[in-house]
Parts: sequence; structure tokens; C-alpha cells
Amino acid sequence: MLIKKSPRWALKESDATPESVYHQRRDILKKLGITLVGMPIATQANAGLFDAFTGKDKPTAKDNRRQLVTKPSQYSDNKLSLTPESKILQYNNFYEFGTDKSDPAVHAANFQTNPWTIEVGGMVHRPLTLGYEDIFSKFTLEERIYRLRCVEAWSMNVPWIGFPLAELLKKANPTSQAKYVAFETLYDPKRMPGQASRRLGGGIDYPYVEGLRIDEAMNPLALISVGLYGKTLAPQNGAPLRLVVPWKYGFKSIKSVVRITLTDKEPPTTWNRLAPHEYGFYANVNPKVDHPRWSQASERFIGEGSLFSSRRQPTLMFNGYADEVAGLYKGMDLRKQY
Ligand SMILES: Nc1nc2c(c(=O)[nH]1)N[C@H]1C(S)=C(S)[C@@H](COP(=O)(O)O)O[C@H]1N2
Ligand SMILES: [Mo]
Repeated sequence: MLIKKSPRWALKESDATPESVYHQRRDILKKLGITLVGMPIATQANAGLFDAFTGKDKPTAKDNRRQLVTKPSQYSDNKLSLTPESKILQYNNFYEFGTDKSDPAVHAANFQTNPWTIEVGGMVHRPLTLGYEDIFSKFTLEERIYRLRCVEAWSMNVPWIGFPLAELLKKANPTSQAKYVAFETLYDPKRMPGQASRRLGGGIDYPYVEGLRIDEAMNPLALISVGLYGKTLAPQNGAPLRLVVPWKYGFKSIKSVVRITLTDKEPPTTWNRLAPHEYGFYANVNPKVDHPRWSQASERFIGEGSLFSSRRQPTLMFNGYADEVAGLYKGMDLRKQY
């Protein structure tokens, strides 16, 4: 029996960083030249600087997230209006912690992600293992504001922090046989209650697995995220590291990854295994190919205001990233290879 404790993420909207303050703070720091240093993890000193400029937007609830320092990225859409931090922290899909949108924030609140190990292996010349601190120190972190489109027809705009997946794969040096990249979430039913109960975990066979073709994985938009809104990830968002593939439905963006395997065969993927006629391997966002049970032509954008105020907007081909990724699918029938 799970005891529902008051989650430390249960912030009031007014406690989280409002979008305007977030942008303002970033601009101030940029003018001071502070965001541009190659220091991946904020020191006590510059964490204090953030505080000095934020004033009342400091969360009052207990929170283990650390500030991160990033460099600007050409792949960030800084004109997108951001989904408030409180919603990104409290409206989640992470079935390992329950199937309701509010479950992960509650049931993952005490999920420990340090220590952590992630292994990159399979068809590579240099298999590698990274520990928790390596994730933050071995790569230059960038902030990338991306659209996130869930297959359930809602969307958010998220200021992720991370590094290109390609950078990680290059360190392992894939062999010429490698055609696909397989990803696996942690399997630990003692720490992930949804894995211990088919009812809580939505009937999924765990661990949650995902995959990309290697050219998709090498695309510069494919990101390993280690943070959002200026800080390390909260457990409900897939701490300590998760994949973010912005042109595909959200379920491809697998959370809390422990293993990446280069392979020559298309790897099995969790939602495809569960309902193959509804969820394909590719799962590219496509307003013209409907889900068998609902339209994908538009989406409910989650912004300021009530969660269920239905501000609908048209869904964009490849979620707005067609210029960058359409070439990957030339000659493919996107109706058949959904
Ligand atoms: N391991 C794992 N990864 C997962 C999921 C999950 O249930 N388990 N849900 C996916 C779905 S459906 C979405 S929409 C996104 C949601 O990410 P967010 O909660 O950080 O917004 O995570 C994806 N990654
Ligand atoms: Mo999703």
C-alpha cells in the first residue's frame, strides 16, 4: 500500500519561476557573461547569483535540484512561450510511478538518482560506463527550448538542458554494423512501484524500452537531457538523464536511462509491443495521420492558466522540426511507417 505523502513538488503556480522572470534572469546573466562559461555545474557562488536576481520566485518546498550552467544553443527556439515550471513538474507520464498524470510527482518524490550508472555498449569500438557526475561534467550543457507533443494530443514548451545524443554515441564509437540505438530505463521494482504492480504500472512489461534508427540518433536535435528550467531534472521528469526527441511523440523520449545498446536490428519499443496498431516504431508527430481512436490534427497546449482550459493549436508536421528532420524519412510512406 502506498502512502500518499504531500509531495515536495506540490508548488503553487506562484512559487515556481514565471516565464518572464526566467527570461529576464537569463538576459541579465548573459549580459554579465555568466551563462557562457563552460562550467557544467553551478558552484555555490553562482548559484547565489541566481538567487540574488530571482527574489520571490524561489521555490519554498524542499527540492534537491541543483542549478546548472549552460551555453546558448542554435537549436533552441527562444521565441516559444514556455509552459510554467509547476506544470512540467506535476503533469507527467512516467508509468513506473503510476498512470495518473499526478502520480509521478508524488510517487517519485523520494526516488534516489545519485549514484547512477549508464552503460553504452553493443556494436561499439569503445564500450563505456558513465557515473552520476560524469553525466554533468563530460559534456558541454546547452539550453534548448523545444516543443513536447504527447501522443495523447496535449503539448508543452520545455526549456531543457542537455547535450546532443550524438556526442555520447561518438565517445563509444559505433561500428559500421550499428544501424539502430536501443534505450532502456532502470528496472528496480523496489524503487519503482509501477514495476511491482501491473495495476499501478498500466500493464506494461518493464523495463520500458525505446529505440531510434542511428541516423535519427545522430541528428543534432536528439538530446540527452539532464535538466530543465535551469536545474537538474526532477525524478518525475526522468532524472538523472532522459532522451528528448522533439519531432516524435513524447513516448519516444524515454526517462531515467541506464543502458544504450547499438545494434543491427530494429529494437522492440514499449508502446509498440503493447498496442502495435496504435503505436509504431517511428512515432513521428504527424497531423495527417490520426491515432486510431482520436485525431492528431490539433493539440491542447498547456500554458499559463487552468490545466484543462482548452487552448487548442494546430499540430505541426514533425512537431515543427520538418526543416531539420524531414530528410530522414525521404521515400518512406509515413502512413504505413507510423
Ligand atoms: N521510462 C519511461 N519513460 C517515459 C514514459 C514512461 O512512462 N516511462 N512516458 C513517456 C511519455 S508518454 C511522455 S509524454 C513523456 C513525458 O515526459 P514529462 O513527464 O517529462 O513531460 O515521457 C515519456 N518517457
Ligand atoms: Mo506521451
